[in-house]
Amino acid sequence: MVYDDVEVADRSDLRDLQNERLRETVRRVYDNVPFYRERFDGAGVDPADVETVEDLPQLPFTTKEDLRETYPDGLFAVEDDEIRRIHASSGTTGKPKVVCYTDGDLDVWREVMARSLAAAGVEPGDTLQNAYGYGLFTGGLGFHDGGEELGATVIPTGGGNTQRQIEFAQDLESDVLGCTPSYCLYFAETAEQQGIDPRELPLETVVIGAEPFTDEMREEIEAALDVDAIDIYGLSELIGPGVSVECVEAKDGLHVWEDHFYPEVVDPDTGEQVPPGEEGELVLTSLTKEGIPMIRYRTGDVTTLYEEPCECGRTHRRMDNVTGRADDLLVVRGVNVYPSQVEEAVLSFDEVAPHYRIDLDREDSLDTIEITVELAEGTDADPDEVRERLENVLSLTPDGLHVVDPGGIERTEVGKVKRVYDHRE
Ligand code: DLL
Repeated sequence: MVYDDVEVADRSDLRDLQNERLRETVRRVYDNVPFYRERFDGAGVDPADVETVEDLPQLPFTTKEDLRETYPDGLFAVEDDEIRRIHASSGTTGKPKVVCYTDGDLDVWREVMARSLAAAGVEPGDTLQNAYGYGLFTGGLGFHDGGEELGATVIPTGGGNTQRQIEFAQDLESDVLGCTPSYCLYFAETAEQQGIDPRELPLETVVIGAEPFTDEMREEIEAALDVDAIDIYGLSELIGPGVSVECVEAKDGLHVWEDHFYPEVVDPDTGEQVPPGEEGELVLTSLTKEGIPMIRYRTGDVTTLYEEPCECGRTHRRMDNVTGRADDLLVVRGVNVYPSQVEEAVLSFDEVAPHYRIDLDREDSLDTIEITVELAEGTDADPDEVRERLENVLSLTPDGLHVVDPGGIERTEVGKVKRVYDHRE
């Protein structure tokens, strides 16, 4: 269901809207945020030079470090009394990234989330069980407000308390579950342990995001719960969930809501834009944010942009499913490996559960990597044989490859799953 006509707008009208909004944003940040004024001056760019989105490459990037260095509010562009809400996302190191929302920003967020849920196949009157965490994390309130805006019935379960969640899904007949992909699997697994067939639950759709996952992982989820699993992407720095989403019609790439967020994909090393269809780092510019506008924000997320029209009729460009971040790359004794490659290999085995962990360490100044996988419930496979076969499909030879019993890898009930443990520091 198309929620707003702008989703199917003519590309040239959309472009005009983007240009107009970009000019306003650039002017506003130059006037209101000393950080941006200094950056633009330093790069020799006058706001008047930026007339269209084609002029974006003249502007400097904004990074996660910039947010941390200007903690807590150095990038805010409005007076305190205009700020209606604050969210924050904590990284693994340093200060959290604090973001703010004006009334207008909250309206935009509700709108893009309602659009996203509609694209995912959620309809007014559906019951949306929201298992994203409430609080500083943007997942909970983002889904909550968007669900209500669309006209769904929202059950604000938040993360955790999984037995209760399953009971609610059954008794309140939830049509849709919003949660991370890893939690989705945990949910299905817990249902089974309670003697409930997860495929028999009323759920028809799960809207998954906040963590990278591979196509193989999505297939596992769809099979475990007998649902459509729809990918939703976003980040606190730009708004939260609702920057882009797959449409249920095609499930082939995520439509970026380009009337609010302008996407570029750049070579992470040179910072140069790469042509459509080529992989690189996603860079986003907010076109309507008031509280904390973002100019050319380096997301760190690796993706590809596609310009081909989509069968659903939406004209907003699509980005690839994000399976990892540019800085996820693990270099172990000169061999490059992405966690998503390990995930693909692990999930190509029916005898292995969709859970794994990677441990990095250093011995005598040499890096080591150990991979732990888990046998699937009910399999009678021989762990030694699984280990041997797995070794053959991995792109590197780990120093340890452990095959543990079902349930042997710790699950994440609340928050984002952690799969890579780096003990080298
Ligand atoms: O994770 C917002 C969100 C909530 C998105 C719920 C989707 C659903 P942050 O906590 O700021 O915000 O983390 C943002 O999470 O830069 C990506 O690295 C990762 N991420 C988010 N969505 C996806 C996705 C929320 N669909 C960071 N696929 C982003 C892969 C994702 N990675």
